[in-house]
Amino acid sequence: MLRKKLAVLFAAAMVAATVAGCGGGDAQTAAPAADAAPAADTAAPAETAPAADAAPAADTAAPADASADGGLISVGYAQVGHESDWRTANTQNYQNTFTADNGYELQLVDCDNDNAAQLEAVRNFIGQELDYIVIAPIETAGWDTVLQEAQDAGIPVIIADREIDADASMYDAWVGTNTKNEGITAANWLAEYLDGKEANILVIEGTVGASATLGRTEGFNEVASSHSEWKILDSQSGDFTQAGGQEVMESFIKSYEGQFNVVVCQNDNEAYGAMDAMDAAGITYGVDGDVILISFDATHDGLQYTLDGKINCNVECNPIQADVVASVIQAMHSGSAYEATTLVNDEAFVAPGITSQYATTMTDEVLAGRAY
Ligand code: GYE
Repeated sequence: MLRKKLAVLFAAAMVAATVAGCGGGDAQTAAPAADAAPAADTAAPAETAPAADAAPAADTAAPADASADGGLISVGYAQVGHESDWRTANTQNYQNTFTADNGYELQLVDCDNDNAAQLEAVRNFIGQELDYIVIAPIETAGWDTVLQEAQDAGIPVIIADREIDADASMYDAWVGTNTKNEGITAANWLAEYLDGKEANILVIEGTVGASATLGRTEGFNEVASSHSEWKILDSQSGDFTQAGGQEVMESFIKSYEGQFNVVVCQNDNEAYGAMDAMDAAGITYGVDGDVILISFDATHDGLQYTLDGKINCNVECNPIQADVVASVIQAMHSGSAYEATTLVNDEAFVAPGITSQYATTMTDEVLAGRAY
């Protein structure tokens, strides 16, 4: 709480300075640390990720001891929802990391994929004057007003998992994965696997307006556009859910039966739904089937299907991000430099019998190492 009190005092001083006509720049603006270079072992940040070139946040330059007054650091996490196994793993990861034993009091709100509920959750965190706010944004758009409110209240905001449209000066740090790269990897693998053969592709996209959807679509399409032998027959949202994946696949089968040989599902749960729909229609898929099945996330069950040869290629998206977010918060809390942008690394996996320069061939050992 000491840090918060100082922040409020500092903000009051800035208002006084402004009223007195002394200027003083925008020291109240919580911005990424100047010397916080992006993680060295990661790929180029996605386009909308914040840059690491701004000044240190005024309200995070506080005394070092996180629990100097014996209190816990309060953190609000506005979570997307519970739409997928990836999301469940991400939620558990936060719950296991931001514990009282580790010095935190976590308020996690499941926003059930509802933008209005997510904005309300963030406003509620601001109203409670929590120490830090973490947002996994459902959509990229619509964040400016509430981020301004958080800044005005002097509460640092970390955007996690997905990206937003807002200027990087509107929040303090970003932690997540490069979903455009994931789309590129999937398409590069497909090109390698097909080796010049025709592809008639159906895409089951994720949630409309989510950066994970936009990134995977953009990356895949970028590579697809250089393959004149590929045709994307259709692309519809399955909302990152199993039910959504099944529903979209059922309607695709009605419209395109016999015309497609590739199905791209933008997460594992959609792939499970698509498999159910193809099973019901007697359509075979995977390494021994008629349809090449590509998925994203590489959760435990998704990798089991990959090991079984039902999913040909599964591009990883790592949901274990809470430890990185916690270390950013610790650095902010002690007034140290912190990473303004941290990319969590991903790889890709292919079914046994496939070798690829873009992906690791699945084995029992790889699956055994996948806890979520
Ligand atoms: O791929 C999907 C989840 O934002 C990267 O959201 C995340 C995506 C993930 O629902 O399964």
